[in-house]
Amino acid sequence: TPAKDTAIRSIDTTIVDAPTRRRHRLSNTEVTHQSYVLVRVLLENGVSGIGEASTLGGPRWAEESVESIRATVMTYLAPALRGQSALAFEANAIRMGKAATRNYAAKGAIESALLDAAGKTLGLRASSLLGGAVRERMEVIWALASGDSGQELEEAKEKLRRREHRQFKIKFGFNRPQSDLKRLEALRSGLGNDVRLIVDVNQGWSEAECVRFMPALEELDVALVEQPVSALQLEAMSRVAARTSIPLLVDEAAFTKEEVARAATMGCGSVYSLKLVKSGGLFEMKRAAAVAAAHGLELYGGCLLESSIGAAAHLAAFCTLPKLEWGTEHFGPRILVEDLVTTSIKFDEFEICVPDSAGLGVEVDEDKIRVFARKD
Ligand code: MUC
Ligand code: MG
Repeated sequence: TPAKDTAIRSIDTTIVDAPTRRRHRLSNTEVTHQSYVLVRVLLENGVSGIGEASTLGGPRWAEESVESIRATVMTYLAPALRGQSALAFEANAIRMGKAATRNYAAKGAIESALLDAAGKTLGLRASSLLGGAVRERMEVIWALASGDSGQELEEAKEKLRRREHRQFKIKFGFNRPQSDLKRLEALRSGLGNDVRLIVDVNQGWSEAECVRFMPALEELDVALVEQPVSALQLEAMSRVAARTSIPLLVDEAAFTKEEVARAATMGCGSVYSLKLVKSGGLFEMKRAAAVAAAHGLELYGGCLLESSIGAAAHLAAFCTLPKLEWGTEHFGPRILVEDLVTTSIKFDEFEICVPDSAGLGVEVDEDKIRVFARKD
């Protein structure tokens, strides 16, 4: 029947620049707005789907920028998929792999949109197509990244008071290690010993700085240290991991499942951060999770400050994982002045709730998209 004709009619993109509530700093960039490429697919049955590719400050966190993502989608990936069934997830991933190497954010956004459209066609949640949910909510971490320790302490206290977040990831690497440590000391003494603190250095330290400063992080009872050294320095990361009593979280050092296998075998860390922009698709992200788990790594549900659209895609896969020891950090919908959907993903009692309607379970707010769409 026509309603079941899941052939892909068109794929389109919109770049949006959505303002953030405050400046968000990382080792090599800072943002006051989040730039996304929204990918819309339209099927022959008239059903549409939405996906989101997130970036951080241009082509800096990874090599893709919104401009390159749009070009890759429109010039190479969309032509490879037009006319194919949206339900042929694995075949479509192979087609995208042949049309473009890497470009994982672009591919991940398209696959998310196809899952959304396919789910809406069939009346199924995206998570059902990904294996079915084993959890409906997960603990959600908040990131402190203004660089102003007074502001950060206030922000964290507010999150605790409102019972929204009780675990915090502190962004390091944009100051000298000594001043980042002062920020951390202020947070630890202001928040007390029961609050779980995670540090993300975003590749900002040398091995020598790790040797010098990891003991101070141990003293402050940091639960996890994310990507302290360059993503290219796997040997150095593994030596740092061997010296410290804090587990290391592998982030930029491993995008593909093959890279996960290598980083795990080399002992670069004992936790892996899952992200669509690293895996290039939700099915592939689940395989990366399996490879990490098979090597004994615990799992952390990573983000790149996605809106509720990208967060919903991640949650659809995270909720199907047998284990997700560290929960997730999908605070993105809350860092935006305005989310991009009509009803934001629900946060409740320190947890984020997986949307429960068909597809990704979020509805795009077209008025907001019009306001934030890049005019060029
Ligand atoms: C990263 O490196 O983890 C996620 C949260 C945040 O503050 O930065 C991102 C990227
Ligand atoms: Mg990180």
